[in-house]
Amino acid sequence: MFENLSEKLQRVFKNLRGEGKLTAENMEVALREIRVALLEADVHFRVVKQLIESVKQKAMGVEVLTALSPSQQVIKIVREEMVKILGTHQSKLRMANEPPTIVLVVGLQGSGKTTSTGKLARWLSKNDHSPLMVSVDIYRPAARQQLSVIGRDIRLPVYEGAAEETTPVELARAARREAMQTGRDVVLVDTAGRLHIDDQLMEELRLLKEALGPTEILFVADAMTGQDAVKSADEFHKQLGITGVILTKMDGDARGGGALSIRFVTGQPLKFVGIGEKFDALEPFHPDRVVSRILGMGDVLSFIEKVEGNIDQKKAEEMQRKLIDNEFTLEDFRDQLKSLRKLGSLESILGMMPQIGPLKDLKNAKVDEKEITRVVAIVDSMTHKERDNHMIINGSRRRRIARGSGTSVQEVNQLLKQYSQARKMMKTFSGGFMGKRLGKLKLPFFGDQP
Ligand SMILES: Nc1nc2c(ncn2[C@@H]2O[C@H](COP(=O)(O)OP(=O)(O)OP(=O)(O)O)[C@@H](O)[C@H]2O)c(=O)[nH]1
Ligand SMILES: [Mg+2]
Repeated sequence: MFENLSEKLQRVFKNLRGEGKLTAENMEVALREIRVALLEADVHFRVVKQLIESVKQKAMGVEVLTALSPSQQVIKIVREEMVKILGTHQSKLRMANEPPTIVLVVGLQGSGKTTSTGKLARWLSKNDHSPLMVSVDIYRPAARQQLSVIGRDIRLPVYEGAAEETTPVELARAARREAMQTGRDVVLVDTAGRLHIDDQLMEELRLLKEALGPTEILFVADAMTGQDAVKSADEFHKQLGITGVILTKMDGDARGGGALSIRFVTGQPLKFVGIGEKFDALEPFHPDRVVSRILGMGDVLSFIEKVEGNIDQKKAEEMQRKLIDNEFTLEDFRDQLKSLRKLGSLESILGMMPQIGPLKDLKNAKVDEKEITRVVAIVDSMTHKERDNHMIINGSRRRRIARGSGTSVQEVNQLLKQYSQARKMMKTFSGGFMGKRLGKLKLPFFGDQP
């Protein structure tokens, strides 16, 4: 979701990497480029200004950190300042002391309120809550029907309303009553949207706020609308007082600057991001992770921690040598997969990696835990000789291996293909980006060349 910005910043950092130390000149150039990258990514100019200012100030006094290279120093500072702007902590959804908690979902037309209401309900129900949804969009009958359909899809209740409940306030109050009677602890109120902010809409929302005393007023912002989303968030906050933001459509080609700006401009935290049309496409917003993603570092730090805790250093070094000498056998391949499994799911590992360079192609790679189990079974069914030299595995051997492992010849073929690809890929990694990034740390898959 931040590919562009991320790529641009990477380039700036790369240019700095060649420099021996931070000087006034190379810092000036880097800052100018960072500034352009941020503005092009649609980050609000005030945010850019503040960020550049504080990075500049901090960078002046960095001589102390001689352990880091200039680019590392700049990345570190930029990172710290960005996190500051986005908020250092993840902002959780607040709950009322006395249930039910009321959450007003507000925003402009088509920003994704109704979809997000459904997603939020699902997320809540997966996190030990029992939500009740209600639509108070009395202007479009189809709007209320849309929420009812969503409720059926995700099997969570929607308060449908009675004939005499004709105003938003009446509907929402009735829903709250229903929630109390049926033991639901959160009421999600999906409100009507307007093309533009107008007095009637604001008045309606103010009445709802007064009548319900919501714990959260979440502004739903469409990331694709860039600075317009920031502006309307600001306006809603001034007129109504929002308590948080859901940024939707971050899966699209939004430049992502809105995410960096909304918090700064409104002072209210991003709580969730929408990353797709499906109902599970909602993520709690983690400022530090997002910043890492923007800077193209993935969660490298937590990855390193994980790896260090889980991998036998000696074995890793041995693997490393084999890799370089092209002695990496199917047996090693199996052991690698086994040790990867110890780290947690492959998917979660890939999610922590920088999404650039060779790893970018891996982003869409489908990773399946069951597949690892299958691979292990297949390799276990091979003879020693076969594991040492995959070239001898001909048709009849493949059939025998498939039988022995309870798989099909196709699956054996697929594994052999994956294995040759992995060999190739690892060779790329070992001299490439990750090798340099991780420095002296020797990792089985991503280590340095001696
Ligand atoms: N790709 C993507 N599409 C989304 C996301 N969130 C919502 N949408 C889509 O955006 C469109 C509008 O979503 P709605 O939830 O109906 O928007 P709304 O704010 O309720 O609209 P009104 O009630 O008309 O004001 C739908 O087609 C949704 O599928 C998202 O995170 N990613
Ligand atoms: Mg709607």
